[in-house]
Amino acid sequence: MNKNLINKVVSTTCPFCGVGCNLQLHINDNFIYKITSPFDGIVNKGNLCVKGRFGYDFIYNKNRVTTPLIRKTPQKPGARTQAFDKNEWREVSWDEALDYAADRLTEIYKRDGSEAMAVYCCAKATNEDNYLLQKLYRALFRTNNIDHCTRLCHAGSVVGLQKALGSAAMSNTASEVIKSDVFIITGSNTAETHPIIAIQMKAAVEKYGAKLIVVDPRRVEMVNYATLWLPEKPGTDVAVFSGMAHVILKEKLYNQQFIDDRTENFREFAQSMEKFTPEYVESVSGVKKELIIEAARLYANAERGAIYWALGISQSTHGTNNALSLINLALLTGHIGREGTGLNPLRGQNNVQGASDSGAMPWHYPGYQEVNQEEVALKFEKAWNIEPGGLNRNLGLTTTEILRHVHDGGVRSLYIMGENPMMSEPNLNEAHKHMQELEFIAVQDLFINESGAYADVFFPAGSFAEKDGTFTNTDRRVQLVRKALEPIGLARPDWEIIADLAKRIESRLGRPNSSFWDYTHPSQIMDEMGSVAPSYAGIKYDRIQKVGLQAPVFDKNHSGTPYLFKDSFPSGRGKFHALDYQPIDEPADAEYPFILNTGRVLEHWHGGTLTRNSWLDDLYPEAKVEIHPYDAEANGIQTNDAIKVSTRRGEIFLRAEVTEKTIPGVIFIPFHFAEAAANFLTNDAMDPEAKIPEFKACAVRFEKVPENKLPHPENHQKRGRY
Ligand SMILES: Nc1nc2c(c(=O)[nH]1)N[C@H]1C(S)=C(S)[C@@H](COP(=O)(O)OP(=O)(O)OC[C@H]3O[C@@H](n4cnc5c(=O)[nH]c(N)nc54)[C@H](O)[C@@H]3O)O[C@H]1N2
Ligand SMILES: Nc1nc2c(c(=O)[nH]1)N[C@H]1C(S)=C(S)[C@@H](COP(=O)(O)OP(=O)(O)OC[C@H]3O[C@@H](n4cnc5c(=O)[nH]c(N)nc54)[C@H](O)[C@@H]3O)O[C@H]1N2
Ligand code: SF4
Ligand SMILES: [Mo]
Repeated sequence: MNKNLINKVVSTTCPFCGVGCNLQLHINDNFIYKITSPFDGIVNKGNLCVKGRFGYDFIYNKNRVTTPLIRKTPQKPGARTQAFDKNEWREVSWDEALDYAADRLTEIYKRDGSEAMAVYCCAKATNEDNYLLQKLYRALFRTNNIDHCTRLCHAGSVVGLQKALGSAAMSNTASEVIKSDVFIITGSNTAETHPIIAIQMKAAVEKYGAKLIVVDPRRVEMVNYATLWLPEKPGTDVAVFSGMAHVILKEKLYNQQFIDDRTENFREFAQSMEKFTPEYVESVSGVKKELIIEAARLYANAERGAIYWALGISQSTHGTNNALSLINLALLTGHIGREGTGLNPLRGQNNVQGASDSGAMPWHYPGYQEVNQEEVALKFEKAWNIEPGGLNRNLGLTTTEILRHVHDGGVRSLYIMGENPMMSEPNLNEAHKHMQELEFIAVQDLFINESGAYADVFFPAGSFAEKDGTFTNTDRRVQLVRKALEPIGLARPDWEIIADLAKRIESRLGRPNSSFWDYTHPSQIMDEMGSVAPSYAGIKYDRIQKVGLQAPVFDKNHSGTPYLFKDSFPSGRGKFHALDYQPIDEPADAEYPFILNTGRVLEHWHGGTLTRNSWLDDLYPEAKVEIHPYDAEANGIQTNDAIKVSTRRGEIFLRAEVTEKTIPGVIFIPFHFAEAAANFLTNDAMDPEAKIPEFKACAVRFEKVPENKLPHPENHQKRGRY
């Protein structure tokens, strides 16, 4: 690149995954020519994956919507249809779009009250955007029906960690993995989903001599670096990790001092582990008993053992117990509270940690302060200038409950900022029915995705490059997002849209600007958030210009928290939990003899709204189902054959990829492709506590079909396009 062409280089943070890599956008004439990363960047040391380096061209994609829109045909509950076609929308001014939304939302609220209101916040948007949207719904519509994709993601991990330790974030900094001598990766395809953390993990093994144990039903790339791979049957984690605990107890490899000094409930837990003999665990999980014994010894005898995990643990009808089985192991061995140890749920979206911290949650205000605690509610009433008793004290509905409550007397309106439930929720045939029953839908996004196509009004949001703000990455580092481009077309930053809408709603409710919406810059919103959420009290924009700060940051002089739990847990003592093994909700049977596993590939992002509107789609243009050679041969299937995959809930058509990446009896489908959307197949049964669905395992069957059954390539382009 000729340097003279570039007149601006802007430092910012990657908008894709929770690693939070540092980016430099090279700009001329409001156009990004390339993205690089500074070699001394705190998070990624100059490394970027293919999405961060090249995936930004969605900003300029011709399908992007940069004008406010209203549906031409008014939509009625029960008869709502999807509109991807430009002709079905009317381009309008911001005033018209915002007034229309304010009128409709206020009318429904005045008629049906706070129960009728619900909002999906956005783990891709900034902390400031999310803080404002939850404030709008809590302060003006008096509802806690506020959630976001964290519910579909790490809810099991969060509830488990909260129960046992009183804190839900990653305990250590990801780059500390090079200080571990043994680490476990389970339920995480790290090399594809957190690629830059995976680079550090590979270095830990190859350069620093750490030993890696992978526990996963897929032969993920990190298995190539592992000393042990435990290829378990999906949904058997409680058995596998309790089997390890059984061995550690029996061979007295535990850390007695840590147990005495820092934990509780040891006896009850130890009793519950008695049944998990290696023989029993092998019979349930398919993992050879020798492997379980070896893994237990390796982890327990480590000086510094760490555990990294993701959705294979969390997305289960017993996701909370899965997480607890990992927490039990760390408490048993004392592998927590020191550098290079810890309990590390790898958070997924660029700002899912931050959206949760900002209060985009049905049970918590910003900073995890509980909505049903009187003194907390009083504090927020004071901060937001609301009459005493005005804020709602009831727990709100979760993402997985909001659509199920769409009926008369229940939820009537939905505001979606940057999510795509019609691709990301389980059992999509059901979800579509609920979506059609809504009375009013407002969507704020960059594109009309499968969910936006149902909306009555569409607000075009500015991308990460068109606004200021902060993202909080997976290891709790709050980093700046800097405006590098003038917004394209009429697009506006999310925080501006929300503040403008809030003012219009307040005046319709007869309380003009009572709770304050006159922000001129996101730094003011962060200052307000810091004044109500103690863990962000010390986050000030002038302190995070270069490297960010790791929350909690309790005051202006606090230097942040690289690792948690050094001397104590927020709950005091770490609590062991007695556990029992339960099978998955829908095991394989004669009719549906295989198990369906779903997840991600390196090149794509969730429902594909960003990456399928990017040249990344050329790298990976088509959905594939992974089938083990053993099962493929038994069913006469070869790579590239057209396949029909069906469950009790739906069917899709896609190509086969015969590969040893999956194990016999289990097939794998990425959920990025609208024309073969995996979530038509998945089970919406939930974990009773965390309310997270079982995305990773349900009964399935497949068969070879004629080539013409596959979705036509033109359809790849048509789905989800405006
Ligand atoms: N390229 C890319 N990267 C992403 C994303 C993306 O869409 N694309 N999304 C981001 C988000 S939001 C998230 S939450 C993360 C998710 O990151 P991951 O959780 O790493 O992503 P998945 O592909 O869902 O992989 C889950 C792993 O769990 C395994 N698994 C399935 N069933 C079980 C089980 O019963 N037990 C165990 N132990 N493992 C099991 C699967 O085989 C798979 O290896 O990725 C983030 N990064
Ligand atoms: N089968 C199956 N289903 C799953 C999972 C699985 O493993 N298997 N994983 C689940 C998980 S972990 C997650 S996190 C969810 C993800 O589910 P979602 O969050 O619903 O999915 P995304 O496709 O990431 O949607 C993000 C939307 O935000 C928009 N966007 C991007 N930046 C901005 C911005 O700055 N402002 C605004 N307003 N919009 C923006 C994008 O265009 C896109 O439409 O999917 C879940 N669903
Ligand atoms: S690893 Fe994650 S944060 Fe880093 S460049 Fe890739 S997508 Fe972006
Ligand atoms: Mo996620």
